[in-house]
Amino acid sequence: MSRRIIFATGNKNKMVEIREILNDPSWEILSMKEAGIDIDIVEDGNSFEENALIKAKAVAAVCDDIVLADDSGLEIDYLGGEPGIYSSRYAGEDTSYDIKNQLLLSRMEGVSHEKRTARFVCAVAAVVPGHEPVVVRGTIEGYIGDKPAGENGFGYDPIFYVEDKHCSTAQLSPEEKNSRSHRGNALRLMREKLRGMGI
Ligand code: ITT
Repeated sequence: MSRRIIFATGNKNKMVEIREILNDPSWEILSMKEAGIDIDIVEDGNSFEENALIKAKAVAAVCDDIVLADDSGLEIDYLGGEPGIYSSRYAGEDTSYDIKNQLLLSRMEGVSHEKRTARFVCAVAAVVPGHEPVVVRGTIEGYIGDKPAGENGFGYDPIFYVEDKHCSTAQLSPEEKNSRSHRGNALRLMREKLRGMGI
């Protein structure tokens, strides 16, 4: 029988990647919606880790299952780490990613390649009944390109480029992105932690 795991996210794009990365017949991974959980979560932590824990604990409070959560975002060094933990709210919650990406590109106009370094960060938290909560972090280093490129992925993928391929993460196949992404790295670490708990 497979173990039920609820992923505390309302982001469908994340959910697609999570299923691809944690593709394991012994785990049945449900989104909050699939689990029939509809709660508003206030993400008022000061770090990716704090926010991931806030989400996982909020959902764990209303069910008996194992709960995982992902808090992630883009850190641009030249902008002092912006948008960081405010990635989904950057330039307003309802602003499209075309606009968010254009705005970031305009703030980076004329900035030399060496100063365009950036990373995606993903904290994954787990609340497992009978265990202390666990949080892990995964990252992927890259740089902000000169223009958006690619149709895959979501969010800031079209402007985030990987150095070795000189293409954006929206130009990578889903398999390539997941094999090196912040989310892939964090979820693979979390899988080891859960295995260590016998899950
Ligand atoms: P949940 O809180 O419901 O999980 P959310 O979209 O609000 O969904 P976050 O608060 O973690 O999630 O915000 C993360 C934002 O960072 C996300 O909306 C994207 O804009 C960006 N982001 C995270 N991972 C990304 C990725 O793999 N590719 C592109 N952008 C990403």
